[in-house]
Amino acid sequence: MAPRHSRARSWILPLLLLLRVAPAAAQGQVSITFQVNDAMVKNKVLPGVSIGIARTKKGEQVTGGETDAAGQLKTRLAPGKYYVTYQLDGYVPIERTPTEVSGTAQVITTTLSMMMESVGQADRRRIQIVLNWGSRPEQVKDADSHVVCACDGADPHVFFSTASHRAAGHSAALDVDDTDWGGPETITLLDPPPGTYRYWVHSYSGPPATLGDSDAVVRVVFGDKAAGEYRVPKDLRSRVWKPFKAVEVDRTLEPRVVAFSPEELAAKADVTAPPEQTSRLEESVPAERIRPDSAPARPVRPEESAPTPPSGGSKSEDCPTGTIVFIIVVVVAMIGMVVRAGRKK
Ligand SMILES: [Ca+2]
Repeated sequence: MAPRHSRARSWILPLLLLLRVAPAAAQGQVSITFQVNDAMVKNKVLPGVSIGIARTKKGEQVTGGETDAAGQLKTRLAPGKYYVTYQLDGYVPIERTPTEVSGTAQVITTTLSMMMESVGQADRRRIQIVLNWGSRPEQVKDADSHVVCACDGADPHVFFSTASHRAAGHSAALDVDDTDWGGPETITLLDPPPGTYRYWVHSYSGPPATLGDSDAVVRVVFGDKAAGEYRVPKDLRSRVWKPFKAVEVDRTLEPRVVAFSPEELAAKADVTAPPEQTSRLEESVPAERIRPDSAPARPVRPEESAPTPPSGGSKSEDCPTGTIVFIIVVVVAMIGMVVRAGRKK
């Protein structure tokens, strides 16, 4: 029969392994909330959205679920790159969109566009450009969508001041000017004629120019199909951001997104203000929309505010108090066993 102190020591190695492994496993993941909203109606949440999460573009989904009544799916993921799919009947699905999970808890907000049949436009051609941005108080408060139509209409520039445009059997319209975080702002072109359509995002709230911290995302939808998704570069320090060079509609009426060339990006064409984006433009602001910083701040709903990581490197989010107490109790008990075994040697 083995001495008591030997049996006690036999527990020490597994215990030490537990102490090393348990916190490491807990630290490996962070809380993620997927928030899914309608692309046309601010704060209209979408329950029942099926969300699938994969680690690679073509790999199997590692986790997922459905959004609840608040349009949310809460889960825990290790930091890294994922590919996320969103599906809901009546809405244009988003297939395996690249999604970066950082080392802190966060809310990932996505908007879905209704299918054309669902909005009575089944017989039309549609280009939809959806802008979303962050909802935290320190982020850009008022971002704006701008598009310049390819036609020779009287007001080809569609934005908050001239929110709709109709000419020669087509239309371009901004659904709403969202002035207090988040979006969406959605521009819809119906039956667009052949030509080049320019689009950009402008931070009305600047200066300072903090679009790079805004988490702005632009999605392009052609008909009932997602055609592209663009995220603002983190280092961008301008008030203008062009996520792509243009949308071209060819003579067969097929649309395509035209990207900037490396040379154009090197020349900063993607952050250069277009001629339509003049200082006079901001002076033409409707009376109800003046001085964005003077408007009372909209309370940030809990689900819109990504929790701030604890200061001082604490991992309270990733290592719950109950786990710490449990480990302390086990350690004290094991020390007691070792001491008692030593006394009886
Ligand atoms: Ca706006």
